[in-house]
Amino acid sequence: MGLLDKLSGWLGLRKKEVNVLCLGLDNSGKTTIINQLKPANTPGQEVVPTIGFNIEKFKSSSLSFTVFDMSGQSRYRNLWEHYYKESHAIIFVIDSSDKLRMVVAKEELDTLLSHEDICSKKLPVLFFANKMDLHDAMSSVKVSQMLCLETIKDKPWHICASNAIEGEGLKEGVDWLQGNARAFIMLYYCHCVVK
Ligand SMILES: Nc1nc2c(ncn2[C@@H]2O[C@H](COP(=O)(O)OP(=O)(O)O)[C@@H](O)[C@H]2O)c(=O)[nH]1
Ligand SMILES: [Mg+2]
Repeated sequence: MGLLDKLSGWLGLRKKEVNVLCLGLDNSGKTTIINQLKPANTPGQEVVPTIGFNIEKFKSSSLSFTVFDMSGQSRYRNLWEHYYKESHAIIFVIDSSDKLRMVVAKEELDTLLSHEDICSKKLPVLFFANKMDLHDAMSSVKVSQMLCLETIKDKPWHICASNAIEGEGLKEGVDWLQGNARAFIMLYYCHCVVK
């Protein structure tokens, strides 16, 4: 059983699809992380709706993952914003060794969190301060400071140091996400039912 199947089991939500968005700048390690989370031999499904905009999607039991790069594609922003409405949890991946683009990552994060389809929802946001194995990587505390994460008051968030190549730190992150995503989804569906 892969980590994802366990996650969906823990969520106890096999009948409901849980949509997780995995976002971050290109080269931060999103594809590597998702490949580590996938059960072995899960075929990936790559969708290319338009030139220059790649989305990776895959499903494992009731979990649906949508992964895309947030950098250099502002032209396609309206295409990826389409996925915001349906999301139940966000994984935001940062290359901790990429000091030059930390400010770009922060801008993208701020834009994401202030989007109308995200800002009103208390969905959990998991940050992976990835590439911790590199000697010039910043600590997760430093990454957290550079992204001003302490200013996020309206959503549960958590940051984990990770080395996606070795799979280190991923379980800790997924463990955190499962508890918080479950709480969010229960609220979300209760709200839909009440409405
Ligand atoms: N050293 C190191 N390299 C990593 C790590 N995670 C990903 N990479 C490498 O970074 C590059 C970009 O990774 P990828 O998953 O394609 O990034 P994406 O563009 O965000 O999907 C690849 O060469 C990966 O092997 C990590 O934790 N440590
Ligand atoms: Mg990728």
